[in-house]
Amino acid sequence: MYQPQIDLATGQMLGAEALIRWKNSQMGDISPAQFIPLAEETGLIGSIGHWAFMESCQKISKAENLPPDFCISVNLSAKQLKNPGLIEDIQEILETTGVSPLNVEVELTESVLVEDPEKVRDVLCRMRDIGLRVAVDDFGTGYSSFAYLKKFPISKLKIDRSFIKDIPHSSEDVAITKAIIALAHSLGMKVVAEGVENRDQVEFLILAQCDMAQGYFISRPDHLPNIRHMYDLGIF
Ligand code: G
Ligand code: MN
Repeated sequence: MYQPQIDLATGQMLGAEALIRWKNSQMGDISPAQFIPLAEETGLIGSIGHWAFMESCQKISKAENLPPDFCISVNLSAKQLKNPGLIEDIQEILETTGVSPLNVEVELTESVLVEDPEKVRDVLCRMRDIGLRVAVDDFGTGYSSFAYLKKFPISKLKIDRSFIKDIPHSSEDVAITKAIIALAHSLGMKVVAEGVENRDQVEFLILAQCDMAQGYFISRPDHLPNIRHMYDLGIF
């Protein structure tokens, strides 16, 4: 499944996040919240993560009419980041699918970043060197530390949906969201609002100069996004 991310300035769909789903014949859909921890414990996360990366790259290599700067975001877990062969695996997938690293982004949560900062920094620098961008997922909810924002090559912050949920009514959430946007921009990073569920939030985010939005209001996770522009949604 893929969930579009739209550019709030132009309305263009600039990217999509790959969201893994497990369809089980007996149990129906099993949520990632249930199977990812299990996969981490059993070590299966490596294969699942590899599959997700491969699948996402194949998808965009085959997709038609995507903008040239379209970016697919793939979530990476802590375990995957520890795999010493990760960069080689990624490079191999990019080569076999013919996808440019400029069209791929990896998402990491804050907790992953703080675990082993020296090692993580090394891996992130290698990613940057091959042209992959890095986004911080669920920003603001983890063991937030501003130190890593300065040390690591990060190109995007994704504001956690808990801060977006009560916008524009909650003055605290408004303040936090504005502060994250200002922080990201002054560090030269882009910022994405997650969990955007209504028009009021979109209007607030446009005024606040948030770069991008993702959430049910724009689109639920779907097969490769068929939405090319915000106009398609009748937002404006
Ligand atoms: O941690 P991360 O932000 O990658 O989690 C993505 C999850 O959020 C997915 O399971 C997805 O289905 C869910 N999601 C995506 N958009 C929305 C939204 O607008 N509202 C809510 N409540 N959940 C969302
Ligand atoms: Mn994510």
